[in-house]
Amino acid sequence: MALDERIVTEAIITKYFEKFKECLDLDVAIVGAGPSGMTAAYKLAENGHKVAIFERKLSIGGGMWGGGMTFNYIVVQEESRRILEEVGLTLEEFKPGYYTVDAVAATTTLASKACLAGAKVFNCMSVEDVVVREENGQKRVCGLVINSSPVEIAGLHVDPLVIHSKFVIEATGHDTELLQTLLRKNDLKLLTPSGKIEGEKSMWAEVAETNTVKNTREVFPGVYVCGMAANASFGSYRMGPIFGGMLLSGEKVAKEIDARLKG
Ligand code: 48H
Repeated sequence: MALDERIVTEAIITKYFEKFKECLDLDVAIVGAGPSGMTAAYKLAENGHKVAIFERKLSIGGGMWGGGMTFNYIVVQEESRRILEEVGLTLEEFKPGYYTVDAVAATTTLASKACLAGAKVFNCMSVEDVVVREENGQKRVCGLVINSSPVEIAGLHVDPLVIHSKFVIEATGHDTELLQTLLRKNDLKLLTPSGKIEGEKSMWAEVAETNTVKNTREVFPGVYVCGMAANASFGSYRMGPIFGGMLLSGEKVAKEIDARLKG
């Protein structure tokens, strides 16, 4: 068979823009493909929702690839090991209640499960803003403003594109970038004690792990927060390379949004 380079190009642009077009109206748009965002994507897609993740980097996985300090193993606790076992990973008990798994295996398996369940991934895509609407005197976020990461990195003045979504998940990690933008550009208050981002506190793993799940909730109409972004939003501690809270947070945000979409 003669190989025609133009067909390869045509295949890529046709399929990519088919996928993009399908995602102009989503049930859930997730910003950030770290462990919490990927778990949420997997669970929402598994429940039949139209979901896409937008990730700035070329690689998905956020902070999970590198384990702790690039030593690529992660640790999870008893309560969350079932999430990784459910996707087919085998965990080893290191000491009672502390389970280890290869960080690369965990990242790739979660990502694979999310994709196979139907979640669409847009890597190399930065979310630079949100879409806001006002209904009955109340503002609500109902979409994302996205741009190609190389455009962002090069600082080119190229206008972004827009997608709409019934719900948005802020899963950008420590920096809560989506909420920072929402607050900077709009005169509004979050559903946090001060109405602002409370800010992440120093290390206290035990409290942080419990709070990650508690802090996973709607933080502004239309926007749910999960993972490290949940802790930063509600002013809790960090926990280091233990990932149970991230997985449980992704699971919780998916469950809450699933109920809203079905309700
Ligand atoms: C597109 C964006 C944008 C943007 C950021 O940091 P993450 O891994 O997020 P979590 O919360 O799922 O997991 C946190 C965990 O990795 C961690 O850091 C822990 C447990 N730390 C504890 C400690 O004590 O330090 O992933 C967030 C992802 C990244 O891949 C970013 O590139 C991406 O979000 N992202 N993508 N548009 N504007 N901002």
